[in-house]
Amino acid sequence: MTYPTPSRQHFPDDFIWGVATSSFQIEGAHLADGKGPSVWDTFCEVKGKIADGSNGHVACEHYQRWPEDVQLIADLGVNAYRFSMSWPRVQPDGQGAWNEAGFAFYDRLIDALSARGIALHLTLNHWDLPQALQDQGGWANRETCAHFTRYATEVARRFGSRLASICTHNEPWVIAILGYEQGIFAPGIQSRSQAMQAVHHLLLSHGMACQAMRGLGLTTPMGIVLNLSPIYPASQSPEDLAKAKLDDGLILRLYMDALYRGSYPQDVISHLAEDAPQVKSGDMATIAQPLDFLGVNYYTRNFSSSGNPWDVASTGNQVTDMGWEVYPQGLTELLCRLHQDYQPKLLLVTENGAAFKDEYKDGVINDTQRLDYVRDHIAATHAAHQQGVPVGGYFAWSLMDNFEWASGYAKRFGLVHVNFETQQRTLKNSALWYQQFLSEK
Ligand code: IFM
Repeated sequence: MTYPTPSRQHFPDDFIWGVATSSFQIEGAHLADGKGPSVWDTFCEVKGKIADGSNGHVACEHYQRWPEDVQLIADLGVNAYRFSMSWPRVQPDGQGAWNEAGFAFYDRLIDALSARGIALHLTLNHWDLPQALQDQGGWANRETCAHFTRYATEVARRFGSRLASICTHNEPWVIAILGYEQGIFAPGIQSRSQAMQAVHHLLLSHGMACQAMRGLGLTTPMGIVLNLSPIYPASQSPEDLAKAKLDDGLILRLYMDALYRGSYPQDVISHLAEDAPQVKSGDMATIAQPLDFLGVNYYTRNFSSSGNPWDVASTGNQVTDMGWEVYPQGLTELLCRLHQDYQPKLLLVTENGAAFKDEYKDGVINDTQRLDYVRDHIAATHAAHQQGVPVGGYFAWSLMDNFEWASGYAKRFGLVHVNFETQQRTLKNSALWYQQFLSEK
């Protein structure tokens, strides 16, 4: 399917247009001014875990270069910025004293962006859990929910009224499954039962934190961000259809049913058998807090097959440097399905973007594939809006090239190119396109 070229004028005036980043991926300054280590600092030290052997010690030096980055964000013409707070920067061990120097950094950042009319969308947990909490079991330990709630409440008390929204967790599936089941992300554990307990504690802590933050009398919109890569059956055979239903249950319904219906899907719980999470009385009601918005991170779709693994090349579609199929239609279909099945009050596309190999030539990065990707996914967002889906925002991932987790610095998602030797930032053609698109008022 080909989408028509989108225009900003096709969207409502109050549509949120942004770029997104996360603390660990850009800040660097891993132990500066009293910051404690996070699980990702520890994980990067394990040989073989990060493709290029790198870490987040320097990253984009955003902790030092934030004034330049604020200017960059403003120059793009966006009206919103999605970022995350590093929990161990503001509470080094996750349960003790607050680190005022850490809070002061975010205070300056929020002030500077607000002064430029840019609305701030904060994520409390984009994966960099304080290592001290991991030493006690991390998200597999129920106690972490109480620690997270105290952290969330303190952040909301200090900054809540200056924020356009607060998101509790970014992509709990990634934290739990890649981190606790597959062991390819921090903290590198391989246990399905711990992973499922982590899923439950992430969702429970989300509910507890929303309750506590709202208890402060804050009216700041609150929500959560999920990675909802839609699942398609590889064929219409009963086996593939059944596999697709289960996989959809594991990646989407487990989270959406809990958040919007207050229960885990029975087919998934039966499948998990003894690995299913232990749930205490009242937990599900706590998880199902009314949400002001649901953040959707969309990059690609996935196929489920009961037999041989699916070969992405067979779709004939372009594939990004991550090996992910380019399929904008999946975003339209996903937004429509979420609206139909769960009726979230508001949907925000909180991440969307693509890694491609960039060529820097005479100060120009002609990243046609990324430009096309962003343009077509904005058009796909518009198509959902046209069909009556309450989608109110789009954030490109990412503002700039950064630390792409287990892939290190080799995979570049930025609209802005970063030379990691000099820290020079250069707008790629995709950024120039977005800037031009946003200027069509
Ligand atoms: O870079 C990540 C981000 O931190 C979370 N969502 C997916 C992105 C691309 O892999």
